[in-house]
Amino acid sequence: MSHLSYARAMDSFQATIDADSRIEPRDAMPDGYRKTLIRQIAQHAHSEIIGMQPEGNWISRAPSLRRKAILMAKVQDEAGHGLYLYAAAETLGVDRADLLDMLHTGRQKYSSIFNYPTLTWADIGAIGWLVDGAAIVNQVPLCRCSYGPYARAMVRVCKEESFHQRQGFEILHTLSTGTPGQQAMAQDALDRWWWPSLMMFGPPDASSTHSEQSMAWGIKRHSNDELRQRFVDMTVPQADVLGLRVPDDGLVYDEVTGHYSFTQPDFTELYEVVKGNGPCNEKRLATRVKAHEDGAWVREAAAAYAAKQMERAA
Ligand code: BYC
Repeated sequence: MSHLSYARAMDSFQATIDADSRIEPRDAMPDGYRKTLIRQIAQHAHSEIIGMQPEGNWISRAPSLRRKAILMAKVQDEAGHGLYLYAAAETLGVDRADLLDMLHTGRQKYSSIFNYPTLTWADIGAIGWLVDGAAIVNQVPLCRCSYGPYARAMVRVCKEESFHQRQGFEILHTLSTGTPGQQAMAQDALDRWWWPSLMMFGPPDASSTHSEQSMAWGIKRHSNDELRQRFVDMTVPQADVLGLRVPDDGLVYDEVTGHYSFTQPDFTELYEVVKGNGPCNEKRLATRVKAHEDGAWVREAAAAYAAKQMERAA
């Protein structure tokens, strides 16, 4: 592309962003915009498929057939979310196999939250309620992301997350209105998942390396701290309905602002988990790599079948 046509293409990109319209795969875009999207969408896709593990861990131990069927459907939905997201990333000119390779070799990240263990059945409720709840808060604004394929994938993902969040809430509601033992189990799950859920939103704005540029490009619509606040405001009243106590002595509702003040999570823990030092990092990655290797024959068979179909059609 000549200097002049490149400048024109970038003007057209900026005009699209300024008009709050969508950038589509064939539109010209700055390299940094493409790279940022590939990074974020790939991380998001990886989170969806690694996120199947903590809950998958309870499919065989769900307390009833109904709970088992619901949990299986939910975990399957997460695989579907991964699929939409890898497909969205591929519209940016990358190959899914390469993205998976980067996940497997630790060159791309996935959400910190999936490096914590699911110790009791109540954790499945807490994941649905808090983790999917945080995901909704983060992802609803992504439905208005400036990149069309990512924004459209998010619309469907958010509808499904909404069901996931309610199923988690319902599990905890059953436990928290149950026996004292069940109530204690629900409280313990909230105690352990509260802080990691707050960390899902990323580092505080002052230390967030990508936020400013991503917001200027309309990829992120709100900062990490804004979304964390929104999550706290939404979740604390729900904890009240459950009769559970959010494990934060600093939690105070401010009548004037209509927001809760709350204690920030320990971000050193977030950085450690992201670096690979969380309780389950090694296990999650090893399980993922093994599943990928065990599934090689399925990919080969599918590719051979597709090649045969193409040959026949030709
Ligand atoms: N974990 O500049 P920042 C789900 C990294 S799955 C790990 O603020 P950004 C579900 C960040 O990548 C939902 N890493 O970054 C599935 C960056 O490192 P790099 C997953 C984190 O991108 C199954 C550095 O820290 N959701 O719901 O502007 C079952 C500096 O951060 C984390 C998404 O992926 C973290 N928590 O903002 C149940 C949403 N936080 O890349 C449920 C899409 C930060 O420079 N992603 N980092 O090496 C986003 O919205 C944004 O990427 C983030 C971070 C808000 C997460």
